Amino acid sequence: MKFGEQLKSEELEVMRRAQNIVFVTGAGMSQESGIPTFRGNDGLWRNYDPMKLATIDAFWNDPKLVWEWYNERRQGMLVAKPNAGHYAVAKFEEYVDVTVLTQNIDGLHQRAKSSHVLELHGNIIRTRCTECDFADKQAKISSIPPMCKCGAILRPDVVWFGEELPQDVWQDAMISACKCDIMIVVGTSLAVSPANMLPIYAQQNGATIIEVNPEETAMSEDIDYTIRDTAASYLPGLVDTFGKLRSRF
Ligand code: BV8
Ligand code: ZN
Repeated sequence: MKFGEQLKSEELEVMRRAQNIVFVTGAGMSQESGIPTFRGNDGLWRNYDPMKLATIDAFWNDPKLVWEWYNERRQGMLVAKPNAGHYAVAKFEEYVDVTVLTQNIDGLHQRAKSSHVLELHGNIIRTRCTECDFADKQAKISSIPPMCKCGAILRPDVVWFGEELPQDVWQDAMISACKCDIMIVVGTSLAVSPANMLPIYAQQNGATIIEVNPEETAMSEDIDYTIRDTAASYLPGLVDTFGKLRSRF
C-alpha cells in the first residue's frame, strides 16, 4: 500500500502531527528531468566509473579528462528542468517547515523554489580555484581545464569521493535529520556515506521514514513506509493529500 493512499489511521496521525519534514534526495530525484543516475539502469556507471573520475586523484592525474566529464554533465544539468517531484517538494513548504538535504549537484531543487536546500555534495555549476580563494557561481567554462587568474586550475565545486563534506553543511544536515518528524528519502540508493547515515539519525530520534524509489535500497527493510514509485509520479499526490489534511485542522 502506498503511504497516504488509504490514509490509514497511523498515517493520518503521522501527517497531522508533522511540523518539520526533511527530504534526503539523490540522483533518482532528477532522473525524470533527464539527468542520468549513478547506479540505476540508465546509470552513469554504464559509460564512466564515477569512482575513477569523481576523485581528487583522478582530477590531478588528468584534469582535462575529468573536466570533459564534468562539462558534459554540466551542459545537461544547465538545460534540465525541475520535474513534478521537485515542485511537489517545494509545495510542502506551504504546510510545514521543509529542509532538503540533497546529494545532487544540479541545483534543480532551488530552481523549483525550495527555499532551504543543503547541497551535501556541492554544485556542478559553481567552480572554485585549487589554489586561491577565487570562486565563481555561474562560471562560463571558456577552456578545458578552466584556469584561474592566479594561474592555477579551477575545479568543479563538488565533493569528490575521499573528500570531506563541507563541515558547516554536514553539521546542519545532521541537526535537521535529528529534529524532523518525517524524513522522506527520494531517489537514492543510500550507497554513499556519510549521507546514507541521515535516515538512521532521523529514525533514532523518532522520525517516521518514507522511502520513494522504484527499486529496493540498502535500507528498505528498516524503513517505515517504502513506496515503489518514482519521484515525479508519487510526490505530487502526497503533497495534495497532505494539503487536504492540513486544511481540515
Ligand atoms: C567521505 C558529487 C570521509 C560528485 C558525489 C571505500 C573506498 C573509498 C571511499 C569509501 C569506501 N567506503 C566508503 C567510502 C566513503 C565514500 C563512499 O561512500 N563511497 C561509496 C561509493 C562506497 N564517501 C566519500 O568519499 C564521501 N566523503 O566519506 O569523506 C573523510 C573524512 C575525513 C577526511 C577526509 C575524508 C564523499 C562522498 C561524495 C561523493 N560525491 N557526488 C559528482 O556528482 O560527480 S556522490 C554521488 O553519488 C552523487 O552525489 C550521487 O547523488 C551520490 C549517491 O548516489 P545516489 O544519489 O544514491 O544515486 P544512485 O544512482 O546510486 O541511486 C539512484 C537511485 O534512484 C536508485 O536507487 C534508483 O532506483 C532510484 N531512482 C531512479 N529513478 C528514479 C529513482 N527514484 C525515484 N524516482 C525516479 N524516477
Ligand atoms: Zn586562483
